[in-house]
Amino acid sequence: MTDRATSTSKFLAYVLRHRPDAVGLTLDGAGWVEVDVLLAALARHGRPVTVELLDQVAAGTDKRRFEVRDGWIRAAQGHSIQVDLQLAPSAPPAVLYHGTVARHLPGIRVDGLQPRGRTHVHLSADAETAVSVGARRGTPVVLSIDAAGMYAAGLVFYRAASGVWLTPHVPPRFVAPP
Ligand code: HQG
Repeated sequence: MTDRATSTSKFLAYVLRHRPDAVGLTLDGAGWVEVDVLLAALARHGRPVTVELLDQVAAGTDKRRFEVRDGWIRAAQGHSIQVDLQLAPSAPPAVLYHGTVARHLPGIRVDGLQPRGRTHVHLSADAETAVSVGARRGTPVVLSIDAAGMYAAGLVFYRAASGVWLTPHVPPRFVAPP
């Protein structure tokens, strides 16, 4: 992506996951807003985005952060505002991965993985993706999660359109040491 597409993607993620009010928007209960309404709001707030640039950003590269459907758009995952993405619960692969850093391990050992500022804990289907998630914060540490065990215990998983696996909380007994 171009630098402009990357900065637009970051700003859109901020607006659609965390602060729609920053550009005077309200999302519907599932996190959607009409593309026309979004573009008008961005222009009004001095962050104009063309339809072409939005298409480029929504198509993504490494990760599909946004969903576009019938002229509406939403963030695929990562929200801190309360939305119901209306994803169907889904059976996870036997093992999922979580990328983090060493300084979080003591807390994770005691409390398991908590969603922190977001609505869900984010897990990756492959260790390589988890490495890049952890690397955002420092030297990455990848934890293996016993997703099959969680599922058997009745805990719920969702797969976001981005490919990220979401679950409300991972109790510590399902987190294998790094
Ligand atoms: C940690 C990016 C101490 C957790 C990525 C993580 C991802 C604990 C941090 C997406 C803890 C939360 C989400 C506990 C969890 N004690 N630390 N009990 N439980 N933590 O950013 O998973 O590029 O909310 O390990 O690719 O890092 O934005 O979650 O380090 O998919 O599309 O608390 O963000 O996607 O951090 O990242 P985050 P995350 P985008």
